[in-house]
Amino acid sequence: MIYVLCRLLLACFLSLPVFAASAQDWQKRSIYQLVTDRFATSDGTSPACDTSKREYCNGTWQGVIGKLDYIQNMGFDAIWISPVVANIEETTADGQAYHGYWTEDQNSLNPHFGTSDDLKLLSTTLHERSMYLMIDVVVNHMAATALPPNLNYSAFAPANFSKSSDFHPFCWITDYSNQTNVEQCWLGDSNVPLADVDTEDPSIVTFLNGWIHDLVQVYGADGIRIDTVKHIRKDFWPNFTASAAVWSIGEVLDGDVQYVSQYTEVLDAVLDYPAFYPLTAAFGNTSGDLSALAQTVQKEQSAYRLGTSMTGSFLENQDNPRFQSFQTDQALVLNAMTWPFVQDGVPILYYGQEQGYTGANDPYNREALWLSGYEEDKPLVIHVRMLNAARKAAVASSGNFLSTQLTFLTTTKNALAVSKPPMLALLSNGGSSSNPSWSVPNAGYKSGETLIDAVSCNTLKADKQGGVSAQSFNGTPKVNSLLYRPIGPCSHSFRTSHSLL
Ligand code: ABC
Ligand code: CA
Repeated sequence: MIYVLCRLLLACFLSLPVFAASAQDWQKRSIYQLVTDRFATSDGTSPACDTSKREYCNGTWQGVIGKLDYIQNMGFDAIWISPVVANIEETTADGQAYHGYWTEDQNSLNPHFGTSDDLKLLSTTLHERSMYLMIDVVVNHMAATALPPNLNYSAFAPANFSKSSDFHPFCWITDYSNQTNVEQCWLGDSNVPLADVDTEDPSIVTFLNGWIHDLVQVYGADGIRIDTVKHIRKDFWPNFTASAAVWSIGEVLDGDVQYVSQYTEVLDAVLDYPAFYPLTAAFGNTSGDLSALAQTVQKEQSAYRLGTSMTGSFLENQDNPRFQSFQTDQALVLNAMTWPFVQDGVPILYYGQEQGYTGANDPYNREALWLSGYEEDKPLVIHVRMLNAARKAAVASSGNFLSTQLTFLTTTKNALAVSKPPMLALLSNGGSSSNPSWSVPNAGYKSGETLIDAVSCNTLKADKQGGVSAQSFNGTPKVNSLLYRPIGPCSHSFRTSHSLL
């Protein structure tokens, strides 16, 4: 007789200590998002990686461990890694499962990325550096290579997913305005149908809650990024996240504030998709509209359960064209990159942005980072280091920075003054050939207080009323994003943000 010694295969392994990170702990941090297969190889070599092939390129968890200095040197203190469980092994007409979102076996790890010990070592190595690990998890679907009736359910593991009745009956999602269609029909395409798990079935719900609990415990995850949140009924999520018992940030891929706000009732945080669209539009072109970004953010501030502090803000990710695929003016790039670091939520930077990558839509936006040489003296890398340092300095210098929602002191089509005391960000979308200026009365500083421009390290004095007037000359990219904070050392050469404090 076979005795089932542990409820889940994953739970057979010893658990790692979790930091028990709270939402407040995460809010002080910034996240570097990486696609494991594309970030770094175990032996540090740089194999060719043709994104158009959609095939594995040999990035691993060992590779990530080897490049943590690179991430930490930019000032990040958390990483989000792509999904870790075993995926379909077939090479389909949509390519291979290198991105990790095509689950076949929830209880095994993806062998392409390493072993269980490798993932645990990544977790403990991060913790030794006081960094957090966020794991991307998918529970909405399992990936197949044929549609019913040819779909082979017995390929799925564990047994909870081994028959057609464990899934919603097949239908494609065709109507995004019909929530039942969104929740109970299937994503994917006929090459790789994403069989939609029956998340109404109590035994499946019990399994998934136990699964996420064990995954977090075994690998010492400090947070989870949840895929396809809007494709599962809302009341599924509270027990799931309670079982994970770590910070959860959900992907609700929708630009509508009211729609996304419903999910702020059931999750710790949401990826800031509603601001992503006006953000990219506003800085994507010198005729873009910055006031539209401001309006969206103000709507979010009143619609979300805890305001915009419960967002994760990003300019790029694995599902959208990189910013520089449609706009390469470096003044616009620097301004756009600044936004996630000066708003209320947790800043997230998608790997490769700092190296100036230009990949457009999936699969081109998943370039191998090793082809960049991980250079640390490029302008955008330096810009990211500065942004992390400025934010960390603001967090450290004021107990209220994180709990005070930002306000827009200047809002026009081409200029924003974003106040989140003690930080003031002066942004413009005029581009490299413009000389934008800002006049911000009552910026909240003390009369005559000395401020530092975190971009140039130049100092400037607030006026008698605590206001600020500034101009970015010659439209040079370096000074087109201006960021002021109270006096403190300013240098681009610090190793981590902490040495700035
Ligand atoms: C593969 C190929 C692609 C090919 C595609 C058909 O198949 O690689 O080249 O085009 C994974 C892989 C992908 C893969 C897919 C499908 O699986 O990473 O490479 O694409 O096999 C998450 C992840 C994503 C992941 C999956 C699947 C889900 O972040 O990386 O993809 O596990 C929907 C989901 C969203 C999902 C996304 C890919 O699809 O909701 O969770 N992302 C509208 C809908 C959205 C929809 C979006 C894109 O279109 O409302 O629900 O996202 O199809 C705004 C509106 C939005 C609108 C956007 C486009 O515009 O407000 O509503 O979104 O203004
Ligand atoms: Ca579903």
